[in-house]
Amino acid sequence: MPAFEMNFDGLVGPTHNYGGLSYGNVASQSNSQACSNPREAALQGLAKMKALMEMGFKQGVLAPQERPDVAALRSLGFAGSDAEVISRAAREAMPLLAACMSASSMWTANSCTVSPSADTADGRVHFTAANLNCKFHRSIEHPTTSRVLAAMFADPQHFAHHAALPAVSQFGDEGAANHTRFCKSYGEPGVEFFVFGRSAFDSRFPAPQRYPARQTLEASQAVARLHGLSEEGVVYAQQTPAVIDQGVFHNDVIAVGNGEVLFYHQDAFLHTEPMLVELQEKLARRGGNFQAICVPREAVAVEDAVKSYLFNSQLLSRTDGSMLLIVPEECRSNARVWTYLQQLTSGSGPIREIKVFDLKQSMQNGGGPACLRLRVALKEHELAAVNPGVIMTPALYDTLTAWVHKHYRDRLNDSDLADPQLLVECRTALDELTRILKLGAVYPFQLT
Ligand code: SUG
Repeated sequence: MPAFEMNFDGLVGPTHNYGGLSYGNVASQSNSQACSNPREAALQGLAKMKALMEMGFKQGVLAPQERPDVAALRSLGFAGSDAEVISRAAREAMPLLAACMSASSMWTANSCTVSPSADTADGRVHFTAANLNCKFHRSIEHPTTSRVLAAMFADPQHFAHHAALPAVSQFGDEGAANHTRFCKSYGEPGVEFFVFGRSAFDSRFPAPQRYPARQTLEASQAVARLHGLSEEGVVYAQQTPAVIDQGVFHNDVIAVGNGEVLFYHQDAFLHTEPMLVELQEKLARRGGNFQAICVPREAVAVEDAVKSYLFNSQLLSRTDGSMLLIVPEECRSNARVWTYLQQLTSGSGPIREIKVFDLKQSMQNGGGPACLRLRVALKEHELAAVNPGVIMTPALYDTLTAWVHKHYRDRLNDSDLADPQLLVECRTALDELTRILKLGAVYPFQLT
């Protein structure tokens, strides 16, 4: 039965701003309080979706969230009308207002972990919303994420949804940013590769010293259990703590995989050799021929990988069996990375072509091409059960582009975040969006 990988890109929300909210994410910290361009950000994201659609890849869109999250501010003690809540938060606790304004749900690789039906015990596609509990601004995403995913993948015959794991750091879960699936073909059973930064309960696993390890082993194991994955179809690996301390806050900043291929940096993992053997053996039992492409530190240092987001790329299979790598513009402007990429594609390996995208608005918050998309492998009848409103088409692209031009501001500064009119603008835009994408009522303001 034919099966596909579909990418659901996050539509950048109207409050896209640089809040400096993610300690351990170098770009987020270094662009803190810079002026942002929400309209440009959304258009850059849409341009990537359109380009992939035109190249023949299946492309979908995931809606942004209601921001400011007034309910979150109320839960922290700010009271009165919505406008009063916002102005008091702006006066007394600007970092909290910035957090409740963040458009961070655009990075849909963090929205959830997905296991395709070929891997799960009950033969359905399973989704577990990520609790994102390492950062307050991200921890408030999962209730709306769950409603949006349920509206996109509604049919219980094909899709199973799990609530986020308990919201404590011991179960810190960042979703698909730390999850890769290897397979011979998308519709066949594969090997799901879970990468964690630390263990919450077992002190034998080392932990980083400087920056937080967001994903725990225990969270990854819980997701694998919830999805009904078999032991034969799962591999766990630990990130090198030292790379987390260099700004690799998710595994997708230092490795990417697709099909039978893992493209990774030499310093990405602890105990790399036994990990590669396990991946190779488990994939072989599923009929696959695992291929690892290691980028040596002499060619690209971890620092260059973090600056350029070389590994935060989309590795896509083309119909002729070769692969295409979608990288951000920052890879072209880094001479070492660009030289490496030229060598990579001129050889006889699986990656044959590089395509470059300008995603600067997202990149300045530490989100590259791979962060912006959620991968869902679907069989044909499952694809037919996806809400058609969220599937990218030339007409939907035009509608969304016009919608962005109508509702988004060109610029947002720190002082604009305090403007209560922004809330009105966002709700107006999102109300229209739920009709465009045929999502029904998913936002708190639509549910009260
Ligand atoms: O969680 N940045 C996001 C970037 C997420 C990237 N996703 C993946 N690697 N999959 C984060 O750190 C910054 C927001 C700000 O500072 O305004 C932020 O949340």
